Amino acid sequence: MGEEPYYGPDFGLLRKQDPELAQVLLDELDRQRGGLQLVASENFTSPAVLAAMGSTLTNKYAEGYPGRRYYGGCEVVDRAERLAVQRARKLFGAEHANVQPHSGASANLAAYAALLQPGDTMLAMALPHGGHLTHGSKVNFSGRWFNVVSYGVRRDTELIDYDEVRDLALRHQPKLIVCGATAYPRLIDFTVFRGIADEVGAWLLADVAHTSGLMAGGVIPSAVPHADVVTFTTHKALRGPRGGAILCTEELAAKIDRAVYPFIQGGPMMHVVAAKAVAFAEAMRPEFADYARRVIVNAQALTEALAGEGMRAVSGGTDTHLALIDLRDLDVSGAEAERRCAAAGITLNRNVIPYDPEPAAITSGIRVGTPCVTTQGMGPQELKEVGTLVTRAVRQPGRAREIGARVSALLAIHQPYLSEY
Ligand code: DSN
Repeated sequence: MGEEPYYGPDFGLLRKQDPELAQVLLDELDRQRGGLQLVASENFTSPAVLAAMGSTLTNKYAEGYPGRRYYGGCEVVDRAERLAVQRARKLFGAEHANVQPHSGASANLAAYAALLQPGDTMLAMALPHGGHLTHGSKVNFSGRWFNVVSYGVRRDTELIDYDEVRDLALRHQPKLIVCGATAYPRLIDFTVFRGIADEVGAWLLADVAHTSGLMAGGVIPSAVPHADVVTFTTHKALRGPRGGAILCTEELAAKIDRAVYPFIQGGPMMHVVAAKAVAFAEAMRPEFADYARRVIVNAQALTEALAGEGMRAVSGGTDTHLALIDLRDLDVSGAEAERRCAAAGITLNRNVIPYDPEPAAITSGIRVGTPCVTTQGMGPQELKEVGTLVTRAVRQPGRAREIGARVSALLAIHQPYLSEY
């Protein structure tokens, strides 16, 4: 790639033809490269993944599955989807993979459609305790179409209360139990969930959107041997394109495939399917396992640095790529902390903490994650510094410029989309 940043395929042409839109792309590249990206669900995908996404495969309609499409001319894109499916199965050791879901929410919608009827009971983690919108929030289809019983974390340990999960399962006899979270820093014990699901005769779905990259790298236990269905996104720690995917047992393969297409989606996005294939191959390389390991080491270094400066980590630390920070002792809301960090060139998101007295628009916490900074080549030493910068940005808003200068100095050495990253 030389020393030039990677702007995407044929960027020169776009710049000539549509300078106004090209400027948006350049500004976003500048934004991504010009600040510290600590949103736990984001990453810098590889140039090879970007190239596959920006390809002529976007032109092709391919409703159906390889070898059984409802359009002519699918023989070439069939090869892309077969590769993506084979690679996903190999990467995660799964019996079956569906790589067509457009997103994690679509993957969950399809999985529920395959396993439930409207009105059925499911047990899932409450959004305010770290779950996801599609795990039964009242403002989401899941909360409106199913009878959702929610579990959470204990007030004292801030860890999933497996006794509560079992009690609720015994009492409500759900048809489906969902485990997985978007703001839970600890490992989830899939064997315990499997045991509870077996005890009440429920399906077990693991939504590992946040941790699929860590599972692919083999650095945390996989949900695949335990869950009937595993849903995930491809763009977080996994470092692939925007999108979703589903893994399942052979027994459920036909049901899952029919639920994705034709039940909830029409034509798959073949350029994105191709990019998923690229990302799965990248994740099989030994370097990716090392990357996944460093993501966790970095998250722990960042969490320790923050804790050392009085920023308490929910549950006392992290086993994964993210930490949830309780700001109540600092008397700063999550929304205000997000604004103060932004002013210093640090991008992160406000997040409710368990038993948060504040609403979701304000919150008492922030969520930080290390997939991006690890892709940029930062290590524990840099993350210690990042912890100091985040703390100062939150505590001393008047020093945003000075902190921003230190952020820039750090990024001058660790920029994404340069020749090495
Ligand atoms: N929006 C994602 C996240 O940030 O965790 C989950 O869908």
